[in-house]
Amino acid sequence: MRIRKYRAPSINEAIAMVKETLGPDAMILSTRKLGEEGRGSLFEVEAVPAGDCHAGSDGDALGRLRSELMSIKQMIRVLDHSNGVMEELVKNPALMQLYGRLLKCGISAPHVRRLLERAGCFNGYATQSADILHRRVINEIGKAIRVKEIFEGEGGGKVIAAFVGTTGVGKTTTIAKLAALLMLKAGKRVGFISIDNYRVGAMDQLKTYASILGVPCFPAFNRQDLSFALNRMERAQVVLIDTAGQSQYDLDRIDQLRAMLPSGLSVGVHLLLSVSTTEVEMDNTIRSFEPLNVQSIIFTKLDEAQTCGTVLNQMMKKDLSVSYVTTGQNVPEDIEKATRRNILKRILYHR
Ligand SMILES: Nc1nc2c(ncn2[C@@H]2O[C@H](COP(=O)(O)OP(=O)(O)O)[C@@H](O)[C@H]2O)c(=O)[nH]1
Ligand SMILES: [Mg+2]
Repeated sequence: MRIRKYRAPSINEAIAMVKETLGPDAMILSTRKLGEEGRGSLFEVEAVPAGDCHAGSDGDALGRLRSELMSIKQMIRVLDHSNGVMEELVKNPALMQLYGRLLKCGISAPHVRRLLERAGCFNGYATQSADILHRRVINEIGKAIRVKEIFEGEGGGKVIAAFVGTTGVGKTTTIAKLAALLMLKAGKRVGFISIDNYRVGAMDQLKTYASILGVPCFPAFNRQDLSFALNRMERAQVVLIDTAGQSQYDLDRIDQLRAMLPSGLSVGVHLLLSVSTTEVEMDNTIRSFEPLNVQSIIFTKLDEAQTCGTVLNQMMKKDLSVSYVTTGQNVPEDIEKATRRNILKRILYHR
């Protein structure tokens, strides 16, 4: 393996030199600051031509080395998102690489930084090995993940759960998946209520699932209907309420929904967010649905997303817990109950 060294007054310039002479597929081996030289600072980047990284096996050492290499693309991503921490990152190639990997998972730069800070990577651990850094950061990610069990009624009482979110996010499908899970795995008696009364035929989809599963299903157009329906489903241990898909911008409708949900009865409200929407859209949706006193988040359409880092971003931004994630259109298979472990796996190793 031919290692080349490039020196320049900034990392960006040194990387540009690598790209220019070795091409865009070259791999970065290490970056470091050579201290202040003369008037300014000097950085050194070690790189290897792309072909050399795949050369015959030199045993474990090369294997390990190869796993520590960073592509130019990865490096440029780090450069673009490393305001203020580059000084720290250049002290340790393993830290630099970890930073790049976390960004690649879709975790936003401020959160990556916060995780590394919490894990002590910027103070005193600068020389730690990749293994130790990884372990410490994974531990911090684990701490940031909050999960919630939403069907354990207090004292085994009836659980009423309403599912809210924008149109098409997957509410009705998710309710069908949950009903099947609850019936088949937990042996619970389930009932459906639909307050999706804005669109003609909106209830048909829920009714179809209800008849397949053999569960009662009632529509509700106002609060009275809702209490009536709840009374008729006295025997149900879990009542799942489907709601009209609100636009996150239609605050009036969200308010109408809030007025309909009985305050006396304890109805748990769960907000669905599609992982394939932008972070800004998610922020807006969460803010709009806040008046409903949301108890948990269900992230949907993980199968459509390249990364799931946004799940962690949301949890680090807001005091939210995840109850379930959905991973496809198949009813009832494509749903997972959130555990710290599977959420962590989704965040770090989704693809
Ligand atoms: N790829 C994918 N599609 C999903 C998922 N959940 C729901 N969908 C699809 O999204 C569309 C809208 O779902 P629906 O339950 O009607 O959304 P609602 O308007 O919120 O009730 C349907 O085509 C579903 O099959 C998921 O986890 N992954
Ligand atoms: Mg629906």
